[in-house]
Amino acid sequence: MKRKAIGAVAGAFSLFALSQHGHANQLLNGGFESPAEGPPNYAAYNVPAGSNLITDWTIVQGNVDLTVAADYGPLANTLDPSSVQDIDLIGDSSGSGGVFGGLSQTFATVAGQEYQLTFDYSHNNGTYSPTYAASVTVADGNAPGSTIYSGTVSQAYGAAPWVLFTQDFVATSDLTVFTIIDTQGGYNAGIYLDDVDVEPVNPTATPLPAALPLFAGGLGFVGFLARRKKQTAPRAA
Ligand SMILES: [Ca+2]
Ligand SMILES: [Ca+2]
Repeated sequence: MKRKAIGAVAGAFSLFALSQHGHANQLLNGGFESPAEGPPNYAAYNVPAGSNLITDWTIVQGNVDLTVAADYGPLANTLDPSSVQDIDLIGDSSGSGGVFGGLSQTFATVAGQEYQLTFDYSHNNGTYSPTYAASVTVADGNAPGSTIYSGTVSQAYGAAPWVLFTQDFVATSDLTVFTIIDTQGGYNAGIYLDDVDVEPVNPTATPLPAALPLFAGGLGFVGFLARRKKQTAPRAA
């Protein structure tokens, strides 16, 4: 009984430690696999600002395509062969008054914690532009004007294949917002985006001490069980 209980407590502790070590993406649907494009989601092309069609994402301007592999450029995501869907940041700028598309997602963070932002990008060369580019912004979700990081990704026409973007940042509040907006491209061909991921850097540094009282409490409970078993054990006749 005692050994079993210790095993259970140790198991729970390991699970907790694992969840802290685990590389959990702070964003949801970072790979744009939801909803599945196709019937009935043919509206997944030229998805306009204000639409909530693309699960967990907000389209902030213009329109974007949710694509099943890329139709042009380096085709399917060469960095992530398991990816089925990605985003063309320019759905069709003719249909949005010449405004290129962009999207954002707000996610939970811990102020002062360092995070690493990564995503895969490429471009749609179906219509010509000398350069395809997008602005990348990380800002405080409670004060969106307060920019934490601002940068650009770009590719020359015909450049291949997919490229990994990596940028560390330190969160300034309990909410952070990631935004990417196309700034250069063809009328219906922009930066392709996939696998947006934000993960804490060295996540065990602060949460671990909080786990210790739990662990100690668990050991105390085991001791209580052991004493209780001793007291209630039937006496030998
Ligand atoms: Ca994907
Ligand atoms: Ca497009």
